[in-house]
Formats: sequence, structure tokens, C-alpha cells
Amino acid sequence: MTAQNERLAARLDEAARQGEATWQPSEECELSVADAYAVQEWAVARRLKRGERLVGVKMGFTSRQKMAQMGVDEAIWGRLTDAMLVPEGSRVAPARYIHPRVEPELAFLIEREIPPGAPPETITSAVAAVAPALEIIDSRYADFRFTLADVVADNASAAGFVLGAWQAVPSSLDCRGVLLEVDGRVAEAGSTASILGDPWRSLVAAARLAGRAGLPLKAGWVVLAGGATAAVPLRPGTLVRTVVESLGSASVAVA
Ligand code: 0L1
Ligand code: MG
Repeated sequence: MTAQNERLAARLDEAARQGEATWQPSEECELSVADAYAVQEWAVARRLKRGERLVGVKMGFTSRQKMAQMGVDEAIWGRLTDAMLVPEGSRVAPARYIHPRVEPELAFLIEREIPPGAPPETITSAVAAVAPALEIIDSRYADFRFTLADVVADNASAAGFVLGAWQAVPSSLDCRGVLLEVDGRVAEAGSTASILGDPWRSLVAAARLAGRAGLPLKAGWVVLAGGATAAVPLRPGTLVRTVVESLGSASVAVA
């Protein structure tokens, strides 16, 4: 860890704690994507030192549109801690975030550890259950503006997640309709096919990317596979719900 990366990690961690935007590392220095992952690891380590626990990983840039927009051909990943979990059906205070958005996702529950380098064909059998989920993303940068390295350093904008009821693993997960509702009205409609063509691919990518950092996907961890539609702002006083075809729903009220 270089002094520069350590300083960036501290600044990003502090921005998240205070709920105040900060400037992008790319505005002040050259940051490679490898360095950005080191910053992410260090920033999350600060959370762990305060008593938070790692409970999984999230995938980002899993849709073709977002990859094209960022000029990348690989998804990114971030780390989830227990403090980010917003209990399903509970009320979340938007004031704890900077400019939160919410997007519908699919979550995997890992049953048996997936070690770095695990063959892709062994990965599906390591999953205990799947669930509809909501992810709250909150870039620590003003106006959600960032380069690829900036957003990787910022833990892929991870801020919160809501899990619906876990379901038995179905034989296929692609092409399921997904709705994102705000106060009962459809705000966005999409499909699980937007998640790397099939959410299982996203899980395989999560195992590969976390494995590259020497991190196994541990038993009991959650993997958020990626957004199935565009994200919408998390507005005070609303009820946000996602419904995933044949899988159920997940919801959160915004205080
Ligand atoms: O979960 C996501 O796909 C978001 C990744 C980070 C980019 C963003 O904040 O939009
Ligand atoms: Mg997401």
C-alpha cells in the first residue's frame, strides 16, 4: 500500500462516513485499476477495523450499456459489509447517504466456499439459494461522475442492499422479467438477461475477480449479481419494491 493509496482510501472512507461528496482521485493523480482495487481494499479495511464484517461482494457494470458507457469489457466488483444490509421491509434514512440511487438486483447465497481459481462448472453447485434484491448505490463523488479507476476505488459505489426471501435455486435464471416500482408504479422494467446475459455468468465473474485478489467467496456470503435496470434516485417518503418474475419481491421504505 503506497502512501498515496492509503490517503485516498482514508478520504473515500471519510466521505462515506460523513455523507459528503469528495473529489475523484483521477483529478489529482494517475491511478491504475490495480491501484484502485488496492484503495478499495484499504478503505473497506477501515470499516472492518471499526467492527464491520465482510458479508459478500457486489458486481457492477454488468450491463452492455454501462460497459459501453465506461469503455470497459469487464465487470467490476466491490465488497459488502454487514453494516450495508438494510433489512427487507424496513425504513431506510436517505440522510445517511450522499445522493443515493436504487436498482433491482438478484442475490446469490453461497453455501460452500468458492476458492480462487475454482473451475466455473463447480460454482453453481456451491449456491444455496437466490433472492430478489435491491442495491442502494451512492457514489462518493459529486454528480456520480467518475472514471473506471475512481469508481473501483469507491467500492463500486456500494452503499446498501436489501434481500428478499431466499428461494431454492431454479434451473435457469436468465430472461426473467424484473420490475422496479416506486409507490406501486413501475419506474423501470428490465430482465435478468441484462446481467451479463445471465446472472450465473455474473457469479462466475465474481468468483474470478475476487479470486484474483486472493479472496474466496465464503460460505454464508451474498453475491449481488448486478443491476437488471437503470437505477433511480432514492426519494424520501417513497416505498421502493422490486419484483422478479417467479422469484418474489424485495422492498424498502424511504424515511
Ligand atoms: O452496482 C452497480 O452497477 C454500480 C457500479 C458503480 C457505477 C455506478 O455507481 O453507477
Ligand atoms: Mg448494482
